[in-house]
Amino acid sequence: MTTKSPADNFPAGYELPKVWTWEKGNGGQFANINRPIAGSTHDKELPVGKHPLQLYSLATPNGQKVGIMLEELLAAGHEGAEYDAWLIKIGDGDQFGSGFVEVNPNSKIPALMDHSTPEPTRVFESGSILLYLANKFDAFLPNGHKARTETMNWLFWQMASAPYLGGGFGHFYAYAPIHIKYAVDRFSMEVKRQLDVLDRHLANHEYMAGPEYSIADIAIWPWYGKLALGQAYGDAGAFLDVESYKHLQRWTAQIAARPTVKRGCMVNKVTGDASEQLHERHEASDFETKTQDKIGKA
Ligand SMILES: N[C@@H](CCC(=O)N[C@@H](CS)C(=O)NCC(=O)O)C(=O)O
Repeated sequence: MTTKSPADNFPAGYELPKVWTWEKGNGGQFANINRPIAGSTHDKELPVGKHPLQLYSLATPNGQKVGIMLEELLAAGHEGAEYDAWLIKIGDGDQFGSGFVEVNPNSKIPALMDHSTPEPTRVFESGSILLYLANKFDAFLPNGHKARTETMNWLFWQMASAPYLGGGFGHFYAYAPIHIKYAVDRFSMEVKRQLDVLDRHLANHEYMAGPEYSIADIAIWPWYGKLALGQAYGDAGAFLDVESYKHLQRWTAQIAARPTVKRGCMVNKVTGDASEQLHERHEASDFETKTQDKIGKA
C-alpha cells in the first residue's frame, strides 16, 4: 500500500487500525441492517401459501427480476409457475429471521422455495433463481448452442456488474452521508463504461442474446433499464447522461412496454405510486384488486 498522510484522509486524521473492528451505527442509512457477521438474529418461520413456488422478496432490482420471470412464465402458459410472493422488509431485518436464513444463508432477497419437487428445493441468488426457473420450464433460455451461451454470458455479466452500479455508484452517489470525489469518479466511470458496453451490443442485437427475449434481458433490465429510464438513484439518469445511449434506450422501452414486466415490478413493491404497490401476491387477480390504492393502505 502507498504511504498516505492521515491529514489528507477523510475524516482528517483517520488512520487504518491494524485490525478492523465493527462500530455499530457507522453504516449510513443502512446502519441498522449492515453487520459483519452471518446467521439469524431472531426466530421467525416463513409463511407458506398454496402454490408450488414460494417467493420471499422485495421489489428492488434483484427482487424484480424474479417477479418478472414468474409473470413471463405464467403469461407463456406455464401453470406450474403459480406462486405466492411474501414481503421481506429488509429495512426491518426480516432477512435475518431464522426461516429466511434457512432458505438463503446469505440473508439477501430474493429467495425461492420450490415445493413441487420430492423434497422442497431452496434457491437463492437471483441469477440462480432465473436459471433454475428457465431450466424447470424450458423457457426464456434459447436452445441453440450460440444463443444459449450468449444468454449465460450476459446473465453472469449482470451478476458481476450490478454490484458496481448498486453497491458502488448507488452508495457513493445517493446513499453515503457525504460525497467523496474519488469514489463518485471511480464508480461513475465504471457505470458509464458498462452502459456503453450495453449500448454497443444492443446496436446490432434486438435482445441481449440475439433475436429471442431471455433471462439475460430479465436480469439486466431492472438494473440498467431502470437507470436508463431515470428511475434509479434520484437524478442519476441526468448525472450519467443516460439519454445518450440510444440503443440501450430502444431496448429499455421495448421491455418496459411488456405487461408482464409491469406486473413483475409491482410484486412486493412498497414504494412509489400506491396503484403499483402489490405488497403480497397470491393470485393473478391480485394485480387488479389488491394494490395499495385498492385496499386503501398506501
Ligand atoms: N447477488 C444477490 C444480491 C441480492 C441483494 O443484494 N439483495 C439486497 C436487496 S437488492 C438485500 O437483500 N439486502 C439486504 C441486506 O443487505 O441485508 C442476488 O442477485 O440475489
